[in-house]
Amino acid sequence: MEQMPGRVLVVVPTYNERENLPLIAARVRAALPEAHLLVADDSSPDGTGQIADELAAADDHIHVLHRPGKQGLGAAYIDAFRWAMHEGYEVLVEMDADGSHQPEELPKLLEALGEGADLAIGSRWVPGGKVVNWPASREFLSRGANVYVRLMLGLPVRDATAGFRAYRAATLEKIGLSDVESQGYCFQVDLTLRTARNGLRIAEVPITFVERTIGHSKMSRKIITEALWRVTVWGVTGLPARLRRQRH
Ligand SMILES: Nc1nc2c(ncn2[C@@H]2O[C@H](COP(=O)(O)OP(=O)(O)OP(=O)(O)O)[C@@H](O)[C@H]2O)c(=O)[nH]1
Ligand SMILES: [Mg+2]
Repeated sequence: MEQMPGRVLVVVPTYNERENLPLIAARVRAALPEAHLLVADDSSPDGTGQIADELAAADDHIHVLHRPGKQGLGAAYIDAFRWAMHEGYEVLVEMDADGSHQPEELPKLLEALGEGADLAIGSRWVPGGKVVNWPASREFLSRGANVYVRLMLGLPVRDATAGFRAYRAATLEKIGLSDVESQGYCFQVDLTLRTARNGLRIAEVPITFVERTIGHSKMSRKIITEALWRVTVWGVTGLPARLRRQRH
């Protein structure tokens, strides 16, 4: 790796991931032995929180944030980011617990920060990026959503909904988190948009995304509808400013 970009915290939000969590935690610890791991659990009924506590008790690089109930991915990340910035971490990584994101690809994301990016996105839809075991309908949804995001928001990013990414803490401080309300995929688009609008540098790193084999997806119609609705509102309200910029 070129330059280790500071103290790294990998944040893994969990909701009913009892079987996945020990596997993913071990892989993160092996891939980045110096980095710390924070599990942000929303009081999972299946006992994921207790498993996280056991992992933390056995390893001083593992921490747990217990949240009172299922409040969505965005809220869990914001809470975790606040904790991380208070603790002085300099790089914050977002990663799912379900095995879709490969911890072995974490060094690539950090390298992109070392090379000057303010946000590094692990991208399925740049050359070299791949998706394993997805039905055509899921690929269509993700590709379609990203085309819509690019058209509506003019973002120079192929995979704005990606949930495997690394931020400099300075990026999150600059873009501000206090008024972020979005959840799910929309949370990822929201933070990408804020990063781009602040003139910060975004790098996309090709990754291989693997469909989960254990546990259940929390994706819902509500999450998709929220993303569609908010992206449309942001696009329409931001459109006049974008057109003005293009004319000059
Ligand atoms: N803390 C917390 N974690 C959540 C919540 N919803 C989902 N997660 C976690 O966020 C990660 C991604 O959720 P998934 O259910 O895999 O959803 P997804 O990856 O968007 O959708 P799939 O592609 O179908 O897997 C997993 O680690 C989940 O356990 C939530 O409300 N709170
Ligand atoms: Mg998933």
